[in-house]
Amino acid sequence: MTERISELARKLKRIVGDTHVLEATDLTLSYATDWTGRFRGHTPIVVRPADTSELAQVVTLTGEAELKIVPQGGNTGLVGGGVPLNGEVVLSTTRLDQCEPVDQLAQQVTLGAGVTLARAQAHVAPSDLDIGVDLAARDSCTIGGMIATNAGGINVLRYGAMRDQLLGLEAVLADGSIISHLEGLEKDNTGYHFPSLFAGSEGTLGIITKARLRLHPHMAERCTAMLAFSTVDDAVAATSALRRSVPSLHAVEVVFRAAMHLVSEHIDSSIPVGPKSDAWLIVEAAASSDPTEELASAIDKLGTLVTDVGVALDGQHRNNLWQYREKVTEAISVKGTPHKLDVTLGASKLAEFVHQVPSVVSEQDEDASVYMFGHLGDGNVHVNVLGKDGSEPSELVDEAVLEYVAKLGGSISAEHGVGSAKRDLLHLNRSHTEISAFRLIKHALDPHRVLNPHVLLPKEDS
Ligand code: FAD
Ligand code: 2HG
Ligand code: ZN
Repeated sequence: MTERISELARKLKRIVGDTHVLEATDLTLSYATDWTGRFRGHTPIVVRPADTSELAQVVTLTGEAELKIVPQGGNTGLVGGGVPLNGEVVLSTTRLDQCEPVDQLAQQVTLGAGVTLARAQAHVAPSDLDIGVDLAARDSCTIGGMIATNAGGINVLRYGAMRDQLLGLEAVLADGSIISHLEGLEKDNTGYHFPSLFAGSEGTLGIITKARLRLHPHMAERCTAMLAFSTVDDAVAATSALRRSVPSLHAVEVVFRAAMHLVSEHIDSSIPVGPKSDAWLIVEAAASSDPTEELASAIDKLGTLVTDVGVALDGQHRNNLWQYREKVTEAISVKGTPHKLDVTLGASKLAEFVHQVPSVVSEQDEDASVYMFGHLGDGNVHVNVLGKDGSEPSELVDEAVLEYVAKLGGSISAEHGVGSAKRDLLHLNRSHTEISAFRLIKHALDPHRVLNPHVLLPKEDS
């Protein structure tokens, strides 16, 4: 094995250059541990190809050496799908960072898989255009990783998730062959749609090298408000009303009580409105002309549903309100190593779910603390659970909460994916027949299971 690895490393260096094949543990460590610190693996080699042709050769050689590959972008994934938990080779896409000129006429752009979201946003901004998906990990997460996880984020209610932005894709398959379809035609019914198949495939079907994305006109005028509610039911009802009555609605995010108290302590600022509430919404409207009146009138019509409101009148105040939502993940990380359960519920089940989860958790781990927040506009709740003194909670917590989600007809993965964390619970949402069909697709594209073999699909014997 060691000889096989050394031989592979020598061959890879000839393709990508000595400095882009990392073998020493101190150099590979950060690629082997996930953002939360929960998933820690090990790898003999991290390889960083510069372009599609180099990447294809890397895949071919690694397959020939009978080693497995974990594709990795920004390593901000939260389900243990992008780290080598079984000693795989890590193929980092961060050098695939080319941004092609914006196609102003078509309002599209082709980006390398390793381009970070923040760089993509800055690249299209001078054309007065936006990328449809935005999320707090923007400085590190990559276009390829966002497609592979079908990332959601804060604007799904307006523009959809990553899958909805895709007009074309280039990818390297497990045998090193390349598929490329980047013309960006809005209508193109010439057979199977690879972008749809690859969105959410979590590195199991191929390695994305480029993507053609649809862009959206930049909405320069914004109005952001924080709304306080005495009950979760009121926050859910208000979300539904705002979705109906505010055409410029851009985001409806939620922070529930425990998470709000934690984040305000973390950023060392008091809760801006209704400090004794159970739930807070951060609502943003965006349009080409000032949407303040439209949003204010809709909030007014919510009447007594809302107990307190704060409206941001300038950019600094807006960023300040957003911190109470975007810094929750960081605040939890400072406390310890959480289990992250990212779920969606139908609107009619949301309040019941939020009420019941703390007792579902404490039945499995009485020392656990539960923090909930998320994207209420699309029914997506992030349940973060910490064990005693910030340690990991019992594994039984994950199963109990996700079984409860499935019982309520919800999804056990709203936007983060299945990864290694939830692969053995996939049956909660997917039938035996569906999982068998997944396996057939995987086998057709990757018969020797070279790419992310321990992710998404349940273990063969389960
Ligand atoms: P990685 O973590 O590197 O990889 C994720 C998965 O994609 C792995 O399975 C990996 O093998 C695969 N992969 C990566 N690149 C490729 C490629 N080129 N081809 C094939 N497979 C590939 N997610 C959301 O959906 N919404 C949010 O609001 C959100 N907010 C976040 C906030 C914070 C603070 C953090 C830390 C994470 C957040 N995430 C969110 C999760 C994460 O940012 C997303 O899942 C993101 O899409 C991962 O991108 P990445 O480049 O870091 O991928
Ligand atoms: C968010 O919406 C991310 O902030 C991260 O999806 C969620 O930390 C989490 O559980
Ligand atoms: Zn999220």
